Amino acid sequence: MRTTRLFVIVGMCLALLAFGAMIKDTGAQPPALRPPTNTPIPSPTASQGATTNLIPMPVSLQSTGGSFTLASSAGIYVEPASAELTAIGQYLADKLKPSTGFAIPVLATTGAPANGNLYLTTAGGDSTLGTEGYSLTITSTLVTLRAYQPTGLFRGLQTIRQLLPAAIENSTVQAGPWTMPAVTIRDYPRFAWRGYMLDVARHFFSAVEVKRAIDLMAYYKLNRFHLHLSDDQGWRLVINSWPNLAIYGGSTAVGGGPGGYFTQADYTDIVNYAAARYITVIPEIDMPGHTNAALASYAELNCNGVAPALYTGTNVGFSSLCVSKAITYTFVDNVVNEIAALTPGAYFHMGGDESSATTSSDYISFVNQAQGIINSHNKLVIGWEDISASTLTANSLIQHWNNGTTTLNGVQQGAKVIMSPASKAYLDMKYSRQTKLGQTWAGLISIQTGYSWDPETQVSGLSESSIVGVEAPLWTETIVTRADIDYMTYPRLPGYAEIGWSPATGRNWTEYKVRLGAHGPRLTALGVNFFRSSEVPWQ
Ligand code: NGO
Repeated sequence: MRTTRLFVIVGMCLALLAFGAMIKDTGAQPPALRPPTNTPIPSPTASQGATTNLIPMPVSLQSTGGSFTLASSAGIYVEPASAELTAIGQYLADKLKPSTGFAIPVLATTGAPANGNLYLTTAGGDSTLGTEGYSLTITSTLVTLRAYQPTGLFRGLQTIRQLLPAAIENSTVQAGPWTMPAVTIRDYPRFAWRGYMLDVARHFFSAVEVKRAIDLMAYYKLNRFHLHLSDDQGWRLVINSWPNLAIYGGSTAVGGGPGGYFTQADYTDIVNYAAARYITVIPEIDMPGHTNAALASYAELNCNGVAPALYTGTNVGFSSLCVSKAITYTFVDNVVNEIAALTPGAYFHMGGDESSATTSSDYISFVNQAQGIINSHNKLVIGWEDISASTLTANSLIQHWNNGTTTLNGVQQGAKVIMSPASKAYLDMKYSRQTKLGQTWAGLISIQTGYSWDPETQVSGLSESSIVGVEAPLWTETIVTRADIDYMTYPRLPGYAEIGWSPATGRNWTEYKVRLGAHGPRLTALGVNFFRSSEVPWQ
């Protein structure tokens, strides 16, 4: 008994120490105000899990006893009643309407509204919660969500959704009652970058499918959506100055299907849809390799002046833009120019991976020039870790996927890192040998494997101060339908969301899998075709 208590006390001290080390500016955005280092951190416990089943687990949560019941008479009161807060309130009202049948109005208020209502406010918001943090106080009479910034309110209302019964996510009217446990929550993310990537190049997915994926990621408080827009098998965005890229280069896919592409209006629609969910779209045009679709569309981009055939296989590393031709840089400039103009986010992802058909000196020369072009269009560069071979420009980010040494080269040049280790975070890896979809080159990634790692300990020598966050990519060589996207993404994505958001201390699979099990009915209600792995005690 005494030994157990000693362990608990030692454990709590370690937790506080680890938490102190954890809080630092992650650098993905202009330095945000960070929470104070003395904020108490709870280790998520099984009893808390039973109370709330939240994913990601909040930084601090106390159950205060009793519950709040959402009635048809409830209103969502926002303060100040700006267009932005009214839109956030309306997002919540729209999410609650189909299953409750309640037409909940969004109303202006000054100060807390009457009992029975929901109150969303930035008035008196605590700046130490940062841009995405929030506090949520639920009593038997009122739900108060307070944040320093509107983004924090948006993140916090996902917590409100998750505290309601799973049936709240149904698209048809359900019985209720719509109760939430009384809690006090104070919450903010560990990392500024919490991403999901969708490869629309190997197989194309429509704007409708993409927006659905974005809305689902919002439920788990993710904030970066990386669109892999071009590859050997397809070019998926109209570039007005080079129209054949989409028309011809987008005309097929892996396996020889019909392909497809986004118009610029589609892309803008996706960007705006993401922005309304406080999610930044990161466009990627992969270069100088992974460019067969572009090379097939324009003969002049090839060193020999001959356009290759379209490619529908799955090999990598065979294509390259012609590094020595001036037209190549006109092409890059035109493409970056058009995409940058449509992209409000600070970053442009230039790929840069697996350029085995480009000599090393050509690769370095190309990446250096491409970075200059991207910077000249007022975008910061992101590249896969491979671009560390070049001279990185200031504030570039590198995306770690396979090689720790290369990644550290980039860090030595001052770059910060997005962690997407293929063996842990690639959503295209099979769960087990029996999984019909997916690949195995980086290993099998069970739900437990996907959850049980920490960004800080993945690459030895890489410290947390160099890490901006985590991103889970879904490459789509074997992914053809919306149901396939769901199956490989869920339920692993909530785990990556928790790695990116929640304190490392106290995170453990045994506790997490119970909370994840409680998300089964939620994902079902949301219409998600998730993998019902036997690793998880599904409810
Ligand atoms: C690699 C490769 C991609 C593949 C993916 C499949 C990177 C960065 N480049 O990851 O082209 O689609 O593996 O797992």
